[in-house]
Amino acid sequence: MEADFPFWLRASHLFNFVLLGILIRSGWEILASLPRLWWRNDSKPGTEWLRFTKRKLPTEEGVYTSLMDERSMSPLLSLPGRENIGLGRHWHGLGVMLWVLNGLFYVIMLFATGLWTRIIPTSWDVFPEAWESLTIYAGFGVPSIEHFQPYDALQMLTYTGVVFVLAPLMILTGLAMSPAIRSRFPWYLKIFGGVQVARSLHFICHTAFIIFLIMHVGLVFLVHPEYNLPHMMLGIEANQPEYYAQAFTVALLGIVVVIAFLIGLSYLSLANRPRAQRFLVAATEPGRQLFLNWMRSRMSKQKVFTEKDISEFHWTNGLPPTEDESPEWLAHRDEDWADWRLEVGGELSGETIQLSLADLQAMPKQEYIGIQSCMQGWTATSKWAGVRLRDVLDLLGPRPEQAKYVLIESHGLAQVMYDNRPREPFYSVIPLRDVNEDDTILAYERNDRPLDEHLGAPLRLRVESSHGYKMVKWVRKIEWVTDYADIGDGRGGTREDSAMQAFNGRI
Ligand SMILES: Nc1nc2c(c(=O)[nH]1)N[C@H]1C(S)=C(S)[C@@H](COP(=O)(O)O)O[C@H]1N2
Ligand SMILES: [Mo]
Repeated sequence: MEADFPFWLRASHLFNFVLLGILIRSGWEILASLPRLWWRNDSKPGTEWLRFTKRKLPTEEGVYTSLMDERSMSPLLSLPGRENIGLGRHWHGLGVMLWVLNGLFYVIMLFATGLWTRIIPTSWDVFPEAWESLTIYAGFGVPSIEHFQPYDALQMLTYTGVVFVLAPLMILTGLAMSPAIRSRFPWYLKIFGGVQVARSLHFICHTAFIIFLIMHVGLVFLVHPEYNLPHMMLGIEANQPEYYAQAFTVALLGIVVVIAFLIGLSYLSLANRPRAQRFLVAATEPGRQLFLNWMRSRMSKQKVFTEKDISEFHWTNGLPPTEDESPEWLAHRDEDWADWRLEVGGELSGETIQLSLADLQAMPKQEYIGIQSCMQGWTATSKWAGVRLRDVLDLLGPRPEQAKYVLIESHGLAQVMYDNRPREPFYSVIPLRDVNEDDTILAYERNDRPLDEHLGAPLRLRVESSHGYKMVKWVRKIEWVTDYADIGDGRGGTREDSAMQAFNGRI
């Protein structure tokens, strides 16, 4: 007789358990970086439907940064813990990729082996039968053994719901949070009614997953364990109670080992964060290349978002330069940018040109309503206007052969350095594919007004297909470069250096 719980089923189940652990724990790290949830299309403080922090936020813009709102979680609970949003996101990315692959394998095998008939109900009788089981459990009883073949009606309904409804919902709401995907398919986001709605739904589905996990594991130990456990754990035929002690030990030990492994991942990551970043970015890069890198923003072409969608509130990350940080930026500001110049060029081009704000405003204007998201989780919809980055670079003549990236430097300083050395100027390196997008602009206006100081006046970068950390505010200089290995800590930007984010800002 074919085993009821064949090896592939047990192996993919165990792997799924580990991956769900990675996803939940890294999900908590991500949530802790902005411990608030909204149903709105913006993230206005005070309008959250749920928060995990006692901090009261100022409702005024530009005095508080999202980085200040990040909470530290214990490495026992989150992956990796201690305010490491970048690494948490990478773990989440790796977890997702493996979890989707494992899930596909499971579903394909389910149908290939015919075992799907055990979890997908084929008769309406499943509902009354499930109700009967439910009433028995509600009376703290256990349905008798004949109900389980090997699953009872309630289990069938639950498993079908988790595998074919809850898991896909997790994936669909997760996708809506990627700036590359929503900028390429803006209508997709419209279905949910905004990033924050998708984010809240993602959280609710995660809660359902946790409830399912607890009940599932709990019931395995409570419902006919002497009959089922040997069957499930050891893959031997059902009803061999003499194997019960052995099976019980295997199950309990399995759970303990997985939990220890998950906590171990946190401490391993924290022990050497640059190493963890290198490993995780390398492991996830093929996925990003396959699914995200080819996407180009169509936000300006499709005009899915309109004036009605413009947000009331825009978070700030990074406060304007102070007198100590950039006296020259303050001096220019006080003169209304009259003598301020954008420096364009550098060594590779052989020449450097200086552009005034009026020069930039005289160039073709690119305007669109788009969404800005911080990797921490907040979003805001605004009308942005400025000049295409590629148009400005074209003023230097044809792209030099060795030019592979554009380095963008700021008047402002990084908020933190990862090793607490003195703060250095904020910078970001943009790859050609992002430089060449229609919606990659040096913005000088937002919502038909000159850019606010806290949002990057007089000029800030916007890359619609990326998260906010690529979008340098208070831009001072742009230049072609060949590589970014020698710039900063060599990861391609201030947030890549300080928060261990990926160079690729699309997920
Ligand atoms: N110069 C500078 N640019 C910056 C930052 C910064 O700290 N300094 N923070 C980045 C991050 S992490 C985000 S999310 C966005 C936030 O843009 P906003 O403050 O306009 O909302 O700016 C990006 N550009
Ligand atoms: Mo950010």
